[in-house]
Amino acid sequence: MSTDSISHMFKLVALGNGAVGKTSCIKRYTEDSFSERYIATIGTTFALKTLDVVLPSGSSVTARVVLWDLAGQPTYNELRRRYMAGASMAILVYDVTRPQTFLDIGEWYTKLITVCPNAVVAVVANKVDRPDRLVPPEAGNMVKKWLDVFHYETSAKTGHNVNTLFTDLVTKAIAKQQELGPLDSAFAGTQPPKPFKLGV
Ligand SMILES: Nc1nc2c(ncn2[C@@H]2O[C@H](COP(=O)(O)OP(=O)(O)O)[C@@H](O)[C@H]2O)c(=O)[nH]1
Ligand SMILES: [Mg+2]
Repeated sequence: MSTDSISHMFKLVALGNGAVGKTSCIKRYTEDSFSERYIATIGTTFALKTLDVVLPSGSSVTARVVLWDLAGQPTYNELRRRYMAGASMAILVYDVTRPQTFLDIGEWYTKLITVCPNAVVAVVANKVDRPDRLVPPEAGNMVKKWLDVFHYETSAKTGHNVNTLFTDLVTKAIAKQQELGPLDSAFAGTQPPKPFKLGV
């Protein structure tokens, strides 16, 4: 696929508490792989995905997404703000076996919307393959209504709903871009970031 045919470029950020499966969802989507081993993301990593999307109008377009993956709990505000800047889409992930990760979703949403008020947002209930699930599907449906976001139940382990999640987000982001017109920052997040150092 040549880069000439890419008509839309988007930045997506993953947010949520540590170990909820942000890196695993991105890996499942971009590499179709999964690892049981937990390796905490250090700093920021990137993955690229080019996909063909069929729009509601029936026409097909090629989009490229740069998926940004940040270490679990960015407590340093400036770092988090720079990480989110220019994102047109976000996944807010929680782990259905750990209720606290669900309770923290509202806070992640607030942090995101302050920086990216126009982002297309999906709240993601991950690890639905686990038998020790504690957060019921109804909880996710409530959040969907409260925050007016999309909601998906996924398993990065089995791959359940992972492709649907990302494809739907891109389709919605294209529709939103057409509705709002090109945003100044639309391409900002698709450029490689400038390296920066945390104060030591
Ligand atoms: N059973 C199961 N385990 C998962 C799933 N997604 C992630 N994990 C595991 O949860 C741990 C944390 O995943 P990771 O993607 O590194 O979380 P992150 O800190 O949010 O990026 C790892 O041990 C993964 O193998 C899932 O859908 N099902
Ligand atoms: Mg990670």
